[in-house]
This record gives sequence, structure tokens and C-alpha cells, in this order.
Amino acid sequence: MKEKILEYLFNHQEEFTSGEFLRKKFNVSRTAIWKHIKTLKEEGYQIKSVSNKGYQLQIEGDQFISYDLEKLLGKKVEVFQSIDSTNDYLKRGFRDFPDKMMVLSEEQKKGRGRLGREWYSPKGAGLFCSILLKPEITMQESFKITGIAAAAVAEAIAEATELPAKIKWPNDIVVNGKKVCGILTEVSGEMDGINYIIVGIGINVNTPGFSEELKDRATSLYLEKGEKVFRKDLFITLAKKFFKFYDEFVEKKSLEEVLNLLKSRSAILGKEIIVIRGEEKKQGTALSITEEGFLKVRYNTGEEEVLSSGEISVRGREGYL
Ligand code: BT5
Repeated sequence: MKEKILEYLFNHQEEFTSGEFLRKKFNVSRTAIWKHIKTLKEEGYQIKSVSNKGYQLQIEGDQFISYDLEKLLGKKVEVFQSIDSTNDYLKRGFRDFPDKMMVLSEEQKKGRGRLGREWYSPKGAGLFCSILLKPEITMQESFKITGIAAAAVAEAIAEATELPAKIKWPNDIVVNGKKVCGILTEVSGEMDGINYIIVGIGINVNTPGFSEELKDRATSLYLEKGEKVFRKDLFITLAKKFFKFYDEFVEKKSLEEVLNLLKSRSAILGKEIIVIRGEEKKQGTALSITEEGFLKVRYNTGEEEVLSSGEISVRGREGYL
């Protein structure tokens, strides 16, 4: 019911709709209408109420509206004003949530990076989203999903902003040597299959600045481009690209376009890098991206290794990259 009221108001934004009209249309009490409107307001929708006129949905320029996004993408999209972490939300409810559901939040109170690190997620400026996937693939194949997301994010950023977005294997997108996006893929599965894959994507879109600690290696699309970026368009482009690559992968096990992007948009191929695994740091050269989307490295010792795990960090010799 709440969704139907929202849909009606969304499609009639230029006018006021009376409570009486909604009551008759949906055949419920005035109190029920009032309660749904109250809930929608609490969820962050701006609904103006004027006595004797009724309700009007007012969409601010760059606001995420669940109904609007669902219509454009054909998938379930939940939008929060504030949440602990969009990944944790999907993790808690994955059994009941549909495959390919997405969740967005204007801010995260406990945004997470890999290995218990924090992800700075201030209100209104970023794109913090998670995607729930329940494919019939193996655990080994699930390691390729971060690459699919990285290719989709880099392409979406380049398309929406014309900025030179590069992929720093395995999970960062960088612009002009600084991180604008981090991806956190979490997989739960057993021998016989996957329970869920949750892909969390955090993009610094209109973030005006960063703390002392982050500012040397973090940037936002706004800071790089010098003008604000419309988050809704970026999100739609990103989601469409992600599902195009993902569906192709699940149906045909094909990574072709993704591999081309992982190579052509790589920030590290051919460069000297430092591979960090726990306490261990090894110097070498990023040689190539394998058919699986993994990174082949030649260490200074001459030894070669293919890295597939998301537990690994890569740094440039001179700094972050
Ligand atoms: C990541 O981890 O880069 C994965 C970040 C994933 C965030 C998304 S947002 C939606 C979803 N919900 C979540 O709770 N998380 C996901 P990692 O490679 O471990 O990088 C983390 C490190 O990046 C931190 O230790 C900081 O040094 C740095 N960092 C933190 N916040 C940042 C930001 N906003 N921009 C750039 N760098 C940041």
C-alpha cells in the first residue's frame, strides 16, 4: 500500500493529491493513508502536506527514490537515509531478499572496508550501495565478481564524468592516482554452492574533502572534475553495466568484455608494485591479467605468482598509485 501511494505521488508530482482522493482510490481509511505518509516521510521522502490541498512529493535534485530506481532498473532497490553498513543489511536478511536486490544509503555509520578496515561514508555526498547475488556458481568462480564490479564502476565513472578512471587490482578505482571507489565482495557458501555474494561499492562522488589521514590517497569525482556529479545517473549507469557483465558471466561463463576492461583500464600493469599480504611485503612487477581476471606478478626474486584473493593489497613503489 505504502509503495502504491508513493507511486501515485511520484507520477503526479506537479499537483497536490488529497487524502480523501487517496482513501477512495486505495479503499482504506484516512488514518491508514496518514500513517503511510508518515512512514514515507520517516524513510526520507519529502512530502509536503497542506491542509485542504493534500500531499505533494518533492524530489530534491539528487535524491535516491526507491520507486524511481526500481522502475528504471527492474530490480528491488531499497534506499536508506542512514544505516550501519549496506553490506551488513543484506547479510542479515539475505534469505528473504530477492536475487539481485540492491540497497543504497545516504550515509553509513559503520561502513566497512576489507579486513575490518573502515570506509568513510559521510551523508549525502557518496554512493554507498550493495548488491545481493545468489548465483549457481562455484566458490572459485565467485572470486571473479570483484573484477566484474571494478570494470563496471570504472566504465560508469568514465561515462558519467569523462574522468580517467583506472582499476587498481583487485578492488580499487583510482582517478589521477587517488582512490575514488572501493569494492568489498563478501561470499558465503558451502561445498555444494553459494549462499550469497554481496558486492559492496563505495564511491566518493561529491565528497568535498577528506581527513588528514585520507587526503593523500583519497579523492572524489567532484574534487577531480571541479563540479558536482549527479549520483542517480551514475548509479543507473553502474547498475546496468554491472548486470550486463554479471549476467553474461553467469549464463555463458564469459568474462571477455570485463577482461578487456581490466587490462585497458588497469592502473598497475607493467608497473613496479608492492604486494602486501598480512605482514609480508614483496616487490615485483604487475605482468598481466589472466583469463580468470586474476593478477600475474613477477617478484624481484624471479618467482612468479597469480594472485586471486581479495585479501591482498597492491601499492605503487612511490606511493598509493
Ligand atoms: C575497500 O576496502 O576499499 C572496500 C570499501 C567498500 C565500501 C562499500 S560502501 C557500501 C558497502 N557497505 C560497506 O560497509 N562497505 C561497502 P579496503 O581496500 O580495505 O580499503 C579501506 C581503506 O581505504 C581504509 O583503511 C582507508 O585507508 C581507505 N578509505 C576509507 N574510506 C575511504 C574513502 N571514502 N575513500 C577512499 N579511501 C578510503
